[in-house]
Amino acid sequence: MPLTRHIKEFKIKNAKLKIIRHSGFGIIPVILSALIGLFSFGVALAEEFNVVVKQGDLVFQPDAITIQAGDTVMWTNKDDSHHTVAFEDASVKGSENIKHGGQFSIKFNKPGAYKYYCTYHRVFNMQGTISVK
Ligand SMILES: [Cu+2]
Repeated sequence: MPLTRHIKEFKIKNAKLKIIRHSGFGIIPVILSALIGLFSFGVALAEEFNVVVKQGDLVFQPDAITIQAGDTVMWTNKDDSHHTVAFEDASVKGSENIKHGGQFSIKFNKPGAYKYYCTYHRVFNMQGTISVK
């Protein structure tokens, strides 16, 4: 009697193990497809691009960038001088004064070529273009 009980328990344990193993492996494709889904979704996610004004430079770097509609551009002023981001297309709202360490960002939703300049240093050709595809 004790031996049969032992066998029965063993069989039950094995059956449980099989169920656990089965469900364990079954979940891997689910996790994988979820991860692949996340990665492919990640590719479509909007990106952020950086334009910097370096110390002592009256230049936007890079001065021309190409982005996708929905992407954001962040300008950072690392110069001691103040600067602005003003668009030739007056319908695009530019920045206020950007002090040292200050930032300004815009999300571009419509395709087009957006030319901009610094109102203080336009005479020094401080300008750039954002091409939105
Ligand atoms: Cu400037």
